[in-house]
Amino acid sequence: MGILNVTPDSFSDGGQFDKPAKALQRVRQMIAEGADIIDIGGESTRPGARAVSIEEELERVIPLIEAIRAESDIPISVDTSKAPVMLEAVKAGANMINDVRSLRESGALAEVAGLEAPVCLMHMQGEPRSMQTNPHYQNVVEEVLQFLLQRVEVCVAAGISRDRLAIDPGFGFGKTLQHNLALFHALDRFVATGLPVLVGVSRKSMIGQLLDIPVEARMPASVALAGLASWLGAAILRVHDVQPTVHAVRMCRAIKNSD
Ligand code: 7PM
Repeated sequence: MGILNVTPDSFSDGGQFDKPAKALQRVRQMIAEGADIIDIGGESTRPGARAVSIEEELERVIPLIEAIRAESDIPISVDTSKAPVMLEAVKAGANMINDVRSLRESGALAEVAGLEAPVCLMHMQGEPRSMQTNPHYQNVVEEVLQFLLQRVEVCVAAGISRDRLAIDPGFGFGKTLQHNLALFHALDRFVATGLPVLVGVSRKSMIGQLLDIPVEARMPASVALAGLASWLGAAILRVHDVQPTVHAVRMCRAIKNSD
């Protein structure tokens, strides 16, 4: 899954892709590099980011989805928590919903129940504005897993069938470095649920903190983690650097399939 942030303040690509023509170019490049899904996000969820209105998010995301659809059948995922954005995005040709708030915003659950698109449910402790202030868990793996399984049951009860759902531990979303490492170490527990697992660690601060390097230097570590996540059974890798990730994952899979 290649990341396309169409926010003016997104942390690792500095809003380079907020202009439609540039964004479309980037999409073409990611497709050529082997991306299977393009994830389009119009709300910045970085720590401390400000809230974005429905109108603003629609303006950023819908024209781009339409433009991609006009030239490609590539599966499109929309990174949003807002019910109206989910609906308009699917109407414009998006195939999947990626919600960092796991359909907890008002109207989101009912909106998605009325659609057919698959959904990724992500764990986040707190809200983007404050989530990194003092993340706290008794047992991060159990708590994140229980949260996601509970959201799965809520979705199923609302009429979203299990085969439409994927889960994501939400690396960096209300988690310290130690929490992120423990969750990654326990990825097999998430995979063992039988639900597809999405992993998003690309260029994130867990790499910056462990290696003490800025965001521009985090590609090699991101690719290594993508290979490891793939080895551990992750189904979808949300990444900035598509080509090196595709190479790493193909090598990992060739080795896995060689026994
Ligand atoms: C801090 C945390 C800064 C996250 C920026 C981000 C994920 C996502 C994002 C993820 C799913 C970024 C992000 N991260 N959706 N959206 N999983 N499902 O790296 O980990 O662009 S936003």
